[in-house]
Amino acid sequence: MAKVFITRKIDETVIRELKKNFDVEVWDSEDEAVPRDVLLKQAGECHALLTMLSDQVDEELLTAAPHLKVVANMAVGYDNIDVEAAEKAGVIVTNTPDVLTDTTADLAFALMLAAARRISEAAYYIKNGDWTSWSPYLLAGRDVHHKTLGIIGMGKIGQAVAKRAAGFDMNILYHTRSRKLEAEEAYGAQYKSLSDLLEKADFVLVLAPLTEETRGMIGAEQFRQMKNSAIFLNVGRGPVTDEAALIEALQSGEIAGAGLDVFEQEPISADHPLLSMKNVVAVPHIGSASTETRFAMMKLAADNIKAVLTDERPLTRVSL
Ligand code: 8YV
Repeated sequence: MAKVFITRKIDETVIRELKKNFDVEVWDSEDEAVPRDVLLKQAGECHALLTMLSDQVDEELLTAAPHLKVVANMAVGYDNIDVEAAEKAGVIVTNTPDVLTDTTADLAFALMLAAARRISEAAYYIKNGDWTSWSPYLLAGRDVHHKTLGIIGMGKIGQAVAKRAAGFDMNILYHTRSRKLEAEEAYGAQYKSLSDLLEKADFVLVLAPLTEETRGMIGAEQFRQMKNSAIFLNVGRGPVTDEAALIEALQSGEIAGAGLDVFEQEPISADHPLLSMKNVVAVPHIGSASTETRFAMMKLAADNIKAVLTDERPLTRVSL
């Protein structure tokens, strides 16, 4: 019987379904990544791996995995996987697109609203008992409606954010590898060069995946190009931004605030300078974290494994 290793405790019904056909082992922790030596040992014995972003699938692992046929990543991003090396080793890589699009777009929008309207500051203020009188500018933030949103990385999630932004009467600019005429037609989004977008946007939202091209794409020069009133948002991957430059831009007033779901190093340490800034709203990489969507991601990853191990076409294969 083909062997499957799942690197985190996931939904029981998804595991049970896989167990009908395969010999399944699970790293029995919800919040602790599987240690590297355990992962390597399991990879050496199994035919399929159901992985998370915190698992590195690299040449070392692929070399140690003679029976491996499929790596099903429970994420749309796959920067934790050396896809080229996997392809060379004859291992299929799959991800979980589509099922998380709306949930991640909701979170991006929530971060934008939270940063603009100072929601986490306000929540802390009231819980801390600081609300003793009314004042006209108490926690006054900025409007989102009718402002300009610049989206960097206009894939499916970017387009779902544009749809939401159109409902807020926002002016939408975008920068991405190839023009998205559908979004231009449907939401009035305008394609711009990166510097044009940065100069004009009130909200700059990064949704780009992490690749060699996008690593460090937003650095000191790009923050200088933004308005001093701009709010920077990152729901893509931390290393797309030069975090030191972001801190500097926030401290010097080059930009007004930030909303962050992703960081250069995850988990971020509690004493990280970004976390003590009042004008930063930070959440721990929860873009796709709704119960419904996490279930859909688990199920899609498991369905991809089932397809490959029964010689069917995987549902959502990653290819270079
Ligand atoms: C997940 C993500 O939150 O899908 C991705 O690429 O970054 C998120 O949806 C998460 O990292 C699941 O592994």
